[in-house]
Amino acid sequence: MPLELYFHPLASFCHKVLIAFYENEIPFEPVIVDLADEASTAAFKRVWPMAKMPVLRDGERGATVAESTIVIEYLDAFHPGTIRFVPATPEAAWQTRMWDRFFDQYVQEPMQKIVTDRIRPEGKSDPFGVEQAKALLLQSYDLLEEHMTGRQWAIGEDFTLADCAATPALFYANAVVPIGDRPALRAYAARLMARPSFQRIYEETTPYFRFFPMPDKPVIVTAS
Ligand SMILES: N[C@@H](CCC(=O)N[C@@H](CS)C(=O)NCC(=O)O)C(=O)O
Repeated sequence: MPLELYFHPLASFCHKVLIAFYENEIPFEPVIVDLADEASTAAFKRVWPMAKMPVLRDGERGATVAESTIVIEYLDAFHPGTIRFVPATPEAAWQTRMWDRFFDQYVQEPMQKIVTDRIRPEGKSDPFGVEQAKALLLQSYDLLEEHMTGRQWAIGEDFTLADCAATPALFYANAVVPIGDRPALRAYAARLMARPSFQRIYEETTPYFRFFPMPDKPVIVTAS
């Protein structure tokens, strides 16, 4: 029974787990969820009532795994490949988990806040919340510029869970608040987006970018 991944091609948290699948060449059956479609939503809610993507179904082990970080931890534990996404040493493991949380909470979430504000019902937008989200992104970029100076990947030499989180977070965040003149962060984002795993995702997602509700569509970051 193959692994099934419930996801949407445009969704940033889904890109995060796709990177792990593609990096380690783990076979899976894609199940596209369309939350604009009643039947697709109802079917997804039967798998995971919270209806947040991504969700992994491992029929052989009888497991339904929600939350992007936990999906990657699960793959590491039960479907391991060449890359170990959560390092074995406790010292590297806590750093990986900390930077994974950082990218989810201080880059992905403010980015999502800005993007989803554009598709709120008339009169329900939240300009103050969007302003706060933009300020948070800039604060995160400044910290990342300092953190990435002299580092290859988020926690050093090895590509980890934290880098899976960083890639779509920075890809979409850069479209709503440009990374600007932050050379270490820009070079890191360019390294992430040059990996074959993300190049493949970018190609697969291209037909969907027209549904991205912002005036500037996301683009691959380059170092200069
Ligand atoms: N903390 C969750 C966040 C998942 C999430 O926000 N997924 C978005 C897609 S990127 C989603 O399902 N949005 C649909 C909705 O909020 O209705 C994770 O890491 O998986």
